[in-house]
Amino acid sequence: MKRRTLLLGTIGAMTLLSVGCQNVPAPEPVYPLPTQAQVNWQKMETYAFVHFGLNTFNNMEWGFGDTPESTFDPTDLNVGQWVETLKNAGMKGIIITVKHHDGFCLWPTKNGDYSVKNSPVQNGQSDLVRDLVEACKKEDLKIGIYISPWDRNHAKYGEKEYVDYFQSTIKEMVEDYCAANGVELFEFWFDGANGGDGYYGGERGVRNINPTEYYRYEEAANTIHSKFPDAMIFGGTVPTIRWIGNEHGYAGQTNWAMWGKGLPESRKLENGDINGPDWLPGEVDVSVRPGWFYHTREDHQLRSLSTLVDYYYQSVGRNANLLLNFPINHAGRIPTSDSIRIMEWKKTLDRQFANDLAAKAKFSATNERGRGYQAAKVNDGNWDTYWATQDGVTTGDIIASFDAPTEFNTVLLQEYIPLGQRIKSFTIEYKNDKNEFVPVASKDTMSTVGYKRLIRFDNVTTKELKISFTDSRGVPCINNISIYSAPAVLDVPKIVRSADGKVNINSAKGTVVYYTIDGTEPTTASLPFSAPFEFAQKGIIKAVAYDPTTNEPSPVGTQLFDIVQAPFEIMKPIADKGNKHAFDGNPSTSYYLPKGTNSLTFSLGGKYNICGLEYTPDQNRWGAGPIHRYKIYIDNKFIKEGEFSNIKQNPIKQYIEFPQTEGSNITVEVLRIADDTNRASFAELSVITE
Ligand code: FUL
Repeated sequence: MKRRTLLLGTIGAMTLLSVGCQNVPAPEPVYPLPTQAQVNWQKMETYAFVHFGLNTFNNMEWGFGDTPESTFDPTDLNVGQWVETLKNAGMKGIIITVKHHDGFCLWPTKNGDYSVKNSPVQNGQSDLVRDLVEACKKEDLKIGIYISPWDRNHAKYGEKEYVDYFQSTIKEMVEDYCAANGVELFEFWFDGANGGDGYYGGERGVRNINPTEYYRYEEAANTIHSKFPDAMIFGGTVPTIRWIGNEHGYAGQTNWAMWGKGLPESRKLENGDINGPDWLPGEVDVSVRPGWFYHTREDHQLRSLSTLVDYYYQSVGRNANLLLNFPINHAGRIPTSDSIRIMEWKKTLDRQFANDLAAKAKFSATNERGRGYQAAKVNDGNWDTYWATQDGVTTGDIIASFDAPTEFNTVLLQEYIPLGQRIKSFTIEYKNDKNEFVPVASKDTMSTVGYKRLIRFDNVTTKELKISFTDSRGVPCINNISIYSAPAVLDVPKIVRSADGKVNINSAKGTVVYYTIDGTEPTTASLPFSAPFEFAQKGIIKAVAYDPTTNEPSPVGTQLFDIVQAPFEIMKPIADKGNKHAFDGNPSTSYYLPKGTNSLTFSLGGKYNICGLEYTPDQNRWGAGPIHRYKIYIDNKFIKEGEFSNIKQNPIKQYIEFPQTEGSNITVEVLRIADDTNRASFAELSVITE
């Protein structure tokens, strides 16, 4: 309510202004509306997450909170390198995990001992959070703070004392770190884990808390807003933005900024809700590597360039902000490979949007509200002016005409969101050789627009482009239309191996691929790839793709392979020799344990010195049965018990390492599944041998 009154004040003033100079009143707002702070936040578009802490050194995603502080020992800590890299990558701010679920504080908190002050880094004198805040201030980046409400270390977790401590950590961050340094705190991130999936386990056992009451989020919000009234709050009970509902780098094609409590269950976070009472725009959080924290084993699994480019189109291009995560390595830096990749990403995006062809077009519309709201407002470079129709007219076409045939493949649309999000559907057509308007060929759904919508389609060459707004919650208010001819993204070649050891290398159409099998960097002098080849041994393959027209190389793809899976066979619970889904080198097919069974034994078809296991749960979009806690046996001998943390939200390939053991049969006993299916899924199982 408060938010609405405030905004009405602004809108009222705007209306008067337009009446005064333009004789045409602005369209009525369509509620709910964003606050000015929410509009400013949305304009940030991309900012970075950094995950750093004890997990980095423990090789875990969710530490138990029981490792000594001395474990936190970066060898070459340099927050300046993070800031420089992320600033160059175009990030507008940095959100740092100052306390993750293991409870370890990255700053020397006055209120506890489990922190950097008891770690060897700079002899306990390190204050890397302060250093980061200062570096951000200097470089004109905003700062965000992630504090996990769930704490697996604090002895009083579950009781009032812990929440007093939790509140004191927030206060320290807001007052002593951000306000004291004059940096702008733009976002506070309250993780939903523990409270999200109902599992409260770990060394300290079950805590029966009700997260919505226990953590006193209103008090936290007051602390934050007393110093930074415009800071966004993610999670908790008083959020101003919402999680997009997945950690895979996409918002829904239809994405309303509206949401609210008590919506029907069928509503999905990735879509928002057209009837939602509150303005709660979506944020897409995703990592540049499979995990949030750094793991050496993921050095070769950095997201490909085209995947990262897609993340941008699927978040910012779908009315959401992109929070892109960078794991910090053991040295205390963003790994070189990751900073190179993110600069490739920045360069690629800059090229995609380098030349706005709309600047050369003349815009006209089927209906115009009047002076100040003409079609020409969509490419006047002014965010605050927009094309709008007359009251009562909620559909309309806008046409871009070029003097000469022009080639393009991407359209950017923006709605003037201070007046609410309106567009429900639209179409994009171009005039063909026969002088007829025909739809562009696109895989994108043309439904909502919001703050920003990017539509990609097959290249067209035309003198006229027509965008028809076919359904809307009020008169359309479009403040920007841009048109681009975005170059194709030359991606890292994808190296895959079948269960029987045939390697295939996939790359973009028309490119030429070269590869090596000895770990050296591939060049045009390396082996040219023409057809799948035999590589049934342990080893490393690297490949690069060249675009013959530009002679530009792609980033290098790298893949490590262990023994082939073809001889693997299921022995128990039901001997199922023909069922190869878990061993077919294809993560899109899965083996599910039969109902009522909780362990799988498989044979490797020979004796090996085994030092690890790789497990991938069902990868399909609606896949289920990810194993959360397990026990491993080799030839019936117990080897290891453990958990795959965060596997429900991020069902990536998991690694189990253990001391080298000779054997031929492996048993995976499932102690807990992360969702409510009672059948564990195995998309892929493979071993790491000596
Ligand atoms: C999740 C956490 O559990 C992950 O570890 C990570 O921090 C991610 C950003 O949020 O909920």
